[in-house]
Amino acid sequence: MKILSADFVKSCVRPEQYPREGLPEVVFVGRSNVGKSSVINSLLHRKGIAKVGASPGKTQTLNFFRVTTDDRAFPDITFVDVPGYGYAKAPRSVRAQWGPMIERYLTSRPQLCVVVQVVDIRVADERDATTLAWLTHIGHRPVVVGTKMDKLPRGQRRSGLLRLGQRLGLDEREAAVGYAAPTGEGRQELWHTVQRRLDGWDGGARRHSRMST
Ligand SMILES: Nc1nc2c(ncn2[C@@H]2O[C@H](COP(=O)(O)OP(=O)(O)OP(=O)(O)O)[C@@H](O)[C@H]2O)c(=O)[nH]1
Ligand SMILES: [Mg+2]
Repeated sequence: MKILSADFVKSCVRPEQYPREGLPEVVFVGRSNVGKSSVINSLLHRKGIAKVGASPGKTQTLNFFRVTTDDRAFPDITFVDVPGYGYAKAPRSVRAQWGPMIERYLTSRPQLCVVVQVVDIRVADERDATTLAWLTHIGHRPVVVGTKMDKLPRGQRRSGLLRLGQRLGLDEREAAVGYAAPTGEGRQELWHTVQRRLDGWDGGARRHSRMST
């Protein structure tokens, strides 16, 4: 997959601010500091297009990036970077806003095509399982990415990925994609998975009819 261009579009908090182009969107969700923004930078081969932080809570708004690739079916797509969930140190008022901001986006955005759930391969837990269950409940079929693979010794990576799948209750056909942002490990596999989802995309009609019945 060749990235022809990648540009930051805007930061949004409310739906009326979201971009209006109607391009298919790929959103990256997950706990604070797991590496969502780093996965975006790595996929796009752009250091720092999404801001990365050493401490949790770096991303605080919904950030939209327009991406053009050499994909024939969907050359123009939008990536969306969002704040992490479960960041206990954020002020209560900020936390109270984050939930609704992300929830509104995930439940009501018609052109949201792919939800990538990023989890730290070493520390996936109940909160990630609960989020996955909720995303599934509202009609998404998340692609799970187990990142920070480079922090596991090589010999433990495969078993780490399997264990992650078991903890989250993934079946074998939906196995998690292993990722390491510093080396780009997993980049091709994740792009393929995203492309397959884009190919099968129906413009959001199926999910919305399911949600309204
Ligand atoms: N070793 C290693 N470090 C990583 C990887 N991905 C992210 N990091 C580091 O983890 C920290 C958090 O990365 P971010 O990409 O900002 O994480 P985030 O999920 O976007 O965080 P919030 O926006 O705060 O929710 C940074 O210090 C990154 O350099 C990875 O694959 N391997
Ligand atoms: Mg971030």
